[in-house]
Amino acid sequence: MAEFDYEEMINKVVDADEQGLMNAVKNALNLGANPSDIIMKGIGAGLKIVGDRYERGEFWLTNLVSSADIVQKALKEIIEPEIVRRKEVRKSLGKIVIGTVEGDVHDIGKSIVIAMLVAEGFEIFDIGTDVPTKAFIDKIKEVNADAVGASAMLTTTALKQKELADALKKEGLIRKVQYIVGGVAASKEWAEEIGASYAVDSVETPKVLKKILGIS
Ligand code: B12
Repeated sequence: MAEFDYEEMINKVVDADEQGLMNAVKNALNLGANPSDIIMKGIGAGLKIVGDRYERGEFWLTNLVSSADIVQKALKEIIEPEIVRRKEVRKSLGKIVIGTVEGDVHDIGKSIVIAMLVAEGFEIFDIGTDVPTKAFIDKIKEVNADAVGASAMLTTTALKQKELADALKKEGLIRKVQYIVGGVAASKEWAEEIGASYAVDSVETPKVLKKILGIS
């Protein structure tokens, strides 16, 4: 199949046109585009433009929030169900608890990472944003998770990623549960310092998780 043209979908995200985005996503699926490309090349690329314009002062907060809202809707209502439908017979690659750390409400990147992990066949337990360290630990124990992912977007909240690393050690979970961090406040160096793995984006995250979980 020829490479799908994502320009229209990108524009719908930038314009925060909800119905337009829903139609563009359905159309792309009907034409054979795969969900992970839709996430990365369509809505991910659109969100990047919105984020950049907001940072340059060309977009208001309302633009940002509206685009994020319609993207979350398209992910939840169309893309994730489609992913689940496609992998009906696939076995789960592992249970992953994922959340944004305490004091931090950014969740757009986390949602995209989750969508990609679902697409790859992981079982996801999304514990939301502003999540205290103890709630991560409780959920890991409750579902007997294979790995935990913590997102942090603020320099201040990255410290909570370290707090979770320390808590995993204290609880004796560190060998049993793999720990991966991400978000703009994290880096490879930071992850090494706190004893976690790191992935820069939603394309790299499933690859890193497969590697650290020993899945070929
Ligand atoms: C959108 C946004 C917001 C939105 C969030 C809406 C939402 N529902 O998420 C709103 C307006 C609420 C917001 C609020 C604030 N924000 Co803000 N925000 C952003 C912005 C513009 C874009 C973030 C984004 O969504 N990017 C798009 C996604 C797709 O990319 P991503 O998040 O990086 O995610 C990718 C990777 O990081 C990775 N990833 C993400 N999570 C995870 C998790 C794991 C486990 C893994 C492996 C990978 C991974 O994969 C993702 C997909 O590829 C950034 C700017 C920037 N450069 O990032 C600032 C930014 C993060 N915000 C910032 C700030 C300062 C704030 C506020 C403090 C502003 C204020 N004064 O009130 C508040 C804090 C609120 C809080 N307590 O959390 C600063 C942080 C600076 C710092 N060093 O601390 C930034 C960097 C802007 C800046 N340059 O100053 N923000």
